[in-house]
Amino acid sequence: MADIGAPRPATDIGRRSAQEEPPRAPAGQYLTDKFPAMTYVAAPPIDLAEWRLRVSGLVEREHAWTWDQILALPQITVDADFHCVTQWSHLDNTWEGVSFREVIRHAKPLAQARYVMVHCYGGYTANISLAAAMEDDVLFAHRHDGEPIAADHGAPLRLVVPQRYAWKSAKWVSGLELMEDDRAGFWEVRGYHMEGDPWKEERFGSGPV
Ligand SMILES: Nc1nc2c(c(=O)[nH]1)N[C@H]1C(S)=C(S)[C@@H](COP(=O)(O)O)O[C@H]1N2
Ligand SMILES: [Mo]
Repeated sequence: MADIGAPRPATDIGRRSAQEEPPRAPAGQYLTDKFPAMTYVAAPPIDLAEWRLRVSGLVEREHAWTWDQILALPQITVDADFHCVTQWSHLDNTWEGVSFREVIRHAKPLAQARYVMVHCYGGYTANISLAAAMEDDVLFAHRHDGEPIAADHGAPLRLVVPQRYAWKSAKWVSGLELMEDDRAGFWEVRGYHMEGDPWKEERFGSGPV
């Protein structure tokens, strides 16, 4: 279990100052070539035959995708940076998988659906506005930098939301719940920001939700 809350010494993650680089990373971030696994709530072992991605809540068609169905959807590649709220940024990741839009398109969200709760195997959750989730670069990824995603990075499938702090990039994703009103996920309950835009340094929320 990674200690996510504690400040990490520079030597721990091999970071260098973001100021030496063009401003690729948001304010308050350091660059690292390492890709630490940051897990507070891990998944139990997942059997691909039993695995499902359930889309539920405010949709016309609830559906539980099987692994084969996910692989049969159009696949996209996204090059994106990854910004953890504990201040490390890992640039130039190549993710492959299915766009969030593609999955949601089949479910047909109802007009009043404005937020998504992302559910994970193991019980982790993260909330995201539907508008943010529908951006071009948001995907369910099963490959990273040309390799299958490693177990500790969220295999078989993780969400990747490049324009949000990485706690919203839920690993071992199991479901999407479309909601009318925003609700706090695992870290949002514990004080992290409901939106979490790194370019606005939305690290912490305004108080208990
Ligand atoms: N299911 C689950 N997803 C999760 C987490 C977690 O503990 N459980 N940690 C989050 C946090 S805080 C970060 S920074 C990223 C880290 O992704 P990585 O382990 O691939 O670097 O995953 C996010 N997704
Ligand atoms: Mo994180």
